[in-house]
Amino acid sequence: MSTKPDLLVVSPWYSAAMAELDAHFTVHKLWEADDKAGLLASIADRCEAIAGSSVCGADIMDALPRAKVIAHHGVGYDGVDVKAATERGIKVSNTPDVLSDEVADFALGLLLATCRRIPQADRYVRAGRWESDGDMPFTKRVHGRKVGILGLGRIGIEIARRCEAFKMDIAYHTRGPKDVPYTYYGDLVSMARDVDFLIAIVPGGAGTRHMVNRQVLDALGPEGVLVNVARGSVVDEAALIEALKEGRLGAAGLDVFDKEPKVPQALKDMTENVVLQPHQASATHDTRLAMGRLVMENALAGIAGKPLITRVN
Ligand code: A2R
Repeated sequence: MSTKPDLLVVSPWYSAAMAELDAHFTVHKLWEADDKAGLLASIADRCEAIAGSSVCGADIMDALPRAKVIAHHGVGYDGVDVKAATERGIKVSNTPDVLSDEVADFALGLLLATCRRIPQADRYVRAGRWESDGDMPFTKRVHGRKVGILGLGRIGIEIARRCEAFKMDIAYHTRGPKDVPYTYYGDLVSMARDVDFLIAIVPGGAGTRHMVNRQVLDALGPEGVLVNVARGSVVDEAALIEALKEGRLGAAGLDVFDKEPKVPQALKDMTENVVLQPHQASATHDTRLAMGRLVMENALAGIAGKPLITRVN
């Protein structure tokens, strides 16, 4: 019989990182099981660790009463019922820091792509329009503009540093001011009114749901650009679609959506002022490997009764 501890994996992540789990655990893949209840029942008497990249509710915790740790893959853990875990004495971890630079790189890339219309220009060349129609219409300058960052945590600060390199005037909105050389706004609408670009990088969940609403989008205005690398839930998607359609908002670069991987057709139809990405801000080989290893280390620590490396509860 194997001496390796059991690990229930609820939902998968980067395959190369997951392959490393086998050296340390007997891995049970819930998302592949036809009989999920049967799988849970078969390991209920011994499985002490749960891991996953999307949701983990009280039902799974109750099915594994010996669980000591839920090692979540991702910095945002809004899919994990942390309250239920805490009530059951289960420690929860996430994967912060190792992805901050990656997400910040991507945020700037998405801002550039949206303002300079890089995907649209690629399509323009491929369609032969450079030859038939001549030069493309001019685009919007990025450097030197005013940017407002919604959320100035581990990732937000890296976005701000990159914006400094682009000689931008930097503002931010959080619940409280930070010790940083950027302009603090206690009111999101006021910040949106004063900036050219709004980059959202707050956590998801009830506290930030629809923070970027019609009022904020209207304050950003017809020349304004929204970049969302946070969570789909942070933006009122219906209000965003209306604002873009009616020209009350200039453009949007979106990596996250309300009902991923489903993206509203209205957003897909707006090919000129919207850049869409499949939630890939942290998705490089290097970063996803680092995130996967952090999941593994947290799960091992949890089973051993040691402090988790990146505990959230
Ligand atoms: O509000 P503060 O001072 O705690 O600042 C945090 C801010 N934040 C909020 N700002 C305004 N209204 C809120 N209701 C609110 N809740 C949180 O978001 C802080 O500056 C920032 C979060 O920073 P960290 O916890 O360090 O998160 P990290 O690693 O930057 O990741 C942010 C999110 C993830 O949760 C994923 O959903 C997404 O980025 O990829």
